[in-house]
Amino acid sequence: SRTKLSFEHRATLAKSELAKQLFHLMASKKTNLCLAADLTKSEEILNIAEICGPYICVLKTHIDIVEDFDEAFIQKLRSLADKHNFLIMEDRKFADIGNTVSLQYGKGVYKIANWADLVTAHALSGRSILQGLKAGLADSASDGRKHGVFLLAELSNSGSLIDAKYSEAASKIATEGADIDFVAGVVCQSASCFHFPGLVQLTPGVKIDDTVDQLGQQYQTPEHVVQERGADIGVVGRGILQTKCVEKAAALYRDRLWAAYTDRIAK
Ligand code: 6AU
Repeated sequence: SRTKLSFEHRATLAKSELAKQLFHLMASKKTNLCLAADLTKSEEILNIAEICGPYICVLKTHIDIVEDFDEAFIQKLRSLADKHNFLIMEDRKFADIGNTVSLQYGKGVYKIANWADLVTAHALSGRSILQGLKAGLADSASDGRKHGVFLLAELSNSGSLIDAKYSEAASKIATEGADIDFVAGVVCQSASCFHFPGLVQLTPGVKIDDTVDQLGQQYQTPEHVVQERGADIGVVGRGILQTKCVEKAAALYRDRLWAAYTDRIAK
């Protein structure tokens, strides 16, 4: 199964340039931690990126919660990504028809295609989500960097309407058809969600000392998501952000997620 293979091996099987790049980055930097930088001030995001940068493979943004967004913020974040060698994922969860998505990706205030290495998208509208994103990229002032998409096939919260049939259909979009070179991975909660080893499994809902929040989020430990659920990358937000020393917390989550992965492939 894919969970037994090393990231180096899986890089050779990937169809997406971004998946290849991400597998190599994780293997060389020895981290499979994604930080969810869910903060509302640009200064706070830059600060956390500077502190946690050495410990992460991906920094995930929700750009529409940033109260003081501007070009300069994006330029600073990009230079921190280059300095510390992590990728930037904008967790936009695109979900509209192709034409609208192409505009939302490349245009507007945020011009996401200009700076995000990776974006997330729901599979709800079917294959045209990928075609729309590709069109948005072609239409944007991109600087030649490669781009990739993570498709959502499952959600971490309780009461989600996504069922097994939907998950299966979503993974099919990620693994079959003309646009799969654009799909870097799948956001999901279980190893059975997809089988192709060239895709990266990103799994949110990771926290060491809580099992739920007040609004439906459900948490598992780093060991559980990597060894029982098939996660390649664990996403941690409040588990790091809401601690006294974020650097210590980032190092702890990095160590535990990485040890869980090395144990998994050694067994
Ligand atoms: O660790 P937390 O609970 O503070 O943050 C989890 C982060 C948030 C969510 O928007 C995101 O992960 N997320 C996603 C993603 C990444 O797409 C999917 C999901 O099913 N659950 C989830 O929490 O930024």
